[in-house]
Amino acid sequence: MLDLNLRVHSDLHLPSDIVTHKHFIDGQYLESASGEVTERVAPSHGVFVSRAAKGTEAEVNLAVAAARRAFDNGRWCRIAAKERAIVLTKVADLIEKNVERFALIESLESGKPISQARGEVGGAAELWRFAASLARTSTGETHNNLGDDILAMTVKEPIGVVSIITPWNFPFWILSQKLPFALAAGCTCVIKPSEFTPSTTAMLADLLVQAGMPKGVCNIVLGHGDPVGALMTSHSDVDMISFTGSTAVGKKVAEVASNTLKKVTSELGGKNPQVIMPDADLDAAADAVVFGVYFNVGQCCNSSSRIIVHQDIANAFIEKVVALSKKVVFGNPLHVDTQVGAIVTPEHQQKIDTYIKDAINQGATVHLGGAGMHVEGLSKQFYQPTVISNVRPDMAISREEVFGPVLTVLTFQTLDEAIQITNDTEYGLSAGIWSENIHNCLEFSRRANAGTIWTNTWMDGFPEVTFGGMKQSGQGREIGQYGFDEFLEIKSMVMRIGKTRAPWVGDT
Ligand code: TXE
Repeated sequence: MLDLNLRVHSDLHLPSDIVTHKHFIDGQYLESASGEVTERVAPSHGVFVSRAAKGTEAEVNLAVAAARRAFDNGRWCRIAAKERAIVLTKVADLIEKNVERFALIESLESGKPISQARGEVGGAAELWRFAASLARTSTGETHNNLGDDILAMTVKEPIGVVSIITPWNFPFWILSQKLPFALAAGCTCVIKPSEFTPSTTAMLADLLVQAGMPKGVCNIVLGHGDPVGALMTSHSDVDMISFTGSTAVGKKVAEVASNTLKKVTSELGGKNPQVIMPDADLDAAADAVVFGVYFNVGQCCNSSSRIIVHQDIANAFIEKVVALSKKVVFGNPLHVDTQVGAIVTPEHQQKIDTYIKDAINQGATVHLGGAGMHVEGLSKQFYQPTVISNVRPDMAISREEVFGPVLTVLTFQTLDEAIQITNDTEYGLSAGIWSENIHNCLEFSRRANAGTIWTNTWMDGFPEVTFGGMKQSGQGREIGQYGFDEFLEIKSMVMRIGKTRAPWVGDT
């Protein structure tokens, strides 16, 4: 379980040096052949914090070739799963020893609060351990009921070389939702983190080496979507793509991958509602709504950016949410008590603001926020907690992924209507209901079109419980047994016993 409240009791300061990273290919650390680099400015402090090699086609080709060799020669997929599990467990232990180092740079590159970054990095170790356990318990099926002279079995095999492409909002956590499961299955990988948040992925290379990962099994290419990500999706030696990011790029990835019929799993956007029934524990619901919308400044695929509140309680509930919103600690990500940090880029900040201004122009009511926020001594990339009502379902702010600290309020009168509004979106990642009536909860859970339904809670997650989206929120699943199974091919073996097969070509 991700501990979102991990705290130590002292504030941190900006490090004096920026960190630098190379690609990690076939066990070697390499600069780009072009010599180019990308530098990252901390969204919160406006200063350079990291410099990473900027990959080109040359590095992608080297990385894919290394992963292909490492897969085809069986140095990882043909060893006992127990051996793979030992390496993955060592990686988990090393992650835990490096939480502070990883969390600081993750906080600086992404803008997220240090306490949250610690929770994500430390919590990721559990994903590695759980994946290790799946490696050892993977089994197939036997068919011993096909007749006396036949025995068949279905075995699972790793799918091959996997391209893993990750976004900036949860860099190490999302990587850990994919990589250990792919490795547990016996796959080899080429990984590309977001150009905005390369550090913790690049720093993982050292931990993999220390844990004894054979060379070529995990390769990390740093750089941009174009060309690195695009080449990782089109390369003929790649067998599968595991992508998390925007729905627009997810569609592109699927389109490009179709040329070579690679398998694609994707975790994309969401427009996730929480439905508040009048009989709900309204204090608990309001707290979950505030957590759901402001966590990671709303830059979260699971952000509960819509609430659908029963008409009779709407005004009182909005008041509760606004009052709680004012208590959430927005500010310097390096302060231990900060709960909400900075917006990832100035362009993204502008995009959030435009959604709100457009909604106001179309008649929406702003109950709180609706503008950038000044944080003493820091950059301008902060946005106020924002609550907006009087929105219509056809407005962009009600339909599109704003990816900011912005809550829109819609109302309903019957459960049927609440379910209709819930499903009136092209997304289907998650949804929630708050009610003390089990019949309402079960009815909603069965009829809401989303990959995860939360009842009287929000964003509770566990390595064991699979995650993924319906409709345009993605394809396939991550974590849990189903997430592991995505990295496996299924092969049927049919065997005749005693050579009893009647000849096809008879004597004439
Ligand atoms: O995502 P992109 P961005 C949503 C959110 C956000 C919007 C844009 O709404 O505002 O997406 O964010 C790589 N082939 N989410 O622009 O571009 C890219 O380098 C292959 C939802 O950052 O999708 C990065 O590593 N790869 C989301 C990754 O794709 C390509 C998380 C994601 O970048 C590529 C983030 C290409 N052609 C944003 N182009 C979630 N589900 O949580 C880019 N990339």
